Amino acid sequence: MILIGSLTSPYVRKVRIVAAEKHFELKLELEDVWKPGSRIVQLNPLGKVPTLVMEDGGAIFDSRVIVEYLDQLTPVHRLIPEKGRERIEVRCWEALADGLMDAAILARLEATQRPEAQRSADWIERQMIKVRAAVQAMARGLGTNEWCCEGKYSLADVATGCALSYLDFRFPEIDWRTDNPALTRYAEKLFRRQSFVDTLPPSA
Ligand code: GSF
Repeated sequence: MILIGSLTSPYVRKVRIVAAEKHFELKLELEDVWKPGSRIVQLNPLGKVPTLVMEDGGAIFDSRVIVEYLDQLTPVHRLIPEKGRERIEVRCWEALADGLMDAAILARLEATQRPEAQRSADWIERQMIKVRAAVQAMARGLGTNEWCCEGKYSLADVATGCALSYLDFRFPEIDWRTDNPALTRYAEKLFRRQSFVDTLPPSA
């Protein structure tokens, strides 16, 4: 299977970590989706990464769909519970983490890609409010537990780790650690996992 992506996208990283935890070898093909004429649109009309090309040549996209596909391909190390309330809890943690990444990326695009005269400080602040609220919700939800859901490592932890690590990568000025010692201890343990170490983004 071929994963089209970049080394800096937190959504791509989520997929790569899930693949590593499931012992799948994905061939990573780098694609700059911002480059005019990027061939990503031939596989994904939305022009976004991650996009996965499956064994039969079909393409699927959106990190949430791809991780679901990978998780159900083999019973090895299930990261998403099969049904019920537990499944919904894991997916809600993922939505929270993805939402943090969405807001952080929108704020960053506004601040770095838009011509200065057109930038909206209000828009950036609106997104940063979401980022801070998501961190607080993560800290509250985790409490002093070892993992986000049901006492075991799951997609909820993969997604949460990718979101917090993205803040470290692109927003080093955001100090989410000082007021959240339990979340900090949790993240440090998560960041030491081989799958996280192997997918660290290159330094900015
Ligand atoms: C988000 C993917 C995304 O925005 C997912 O896969 O979970 N909900 C989707 N990817 C960005 C790259 S990045 O910022 O991580 C992307 O491909 N953007 C190109 C564009 O034209 O928006």
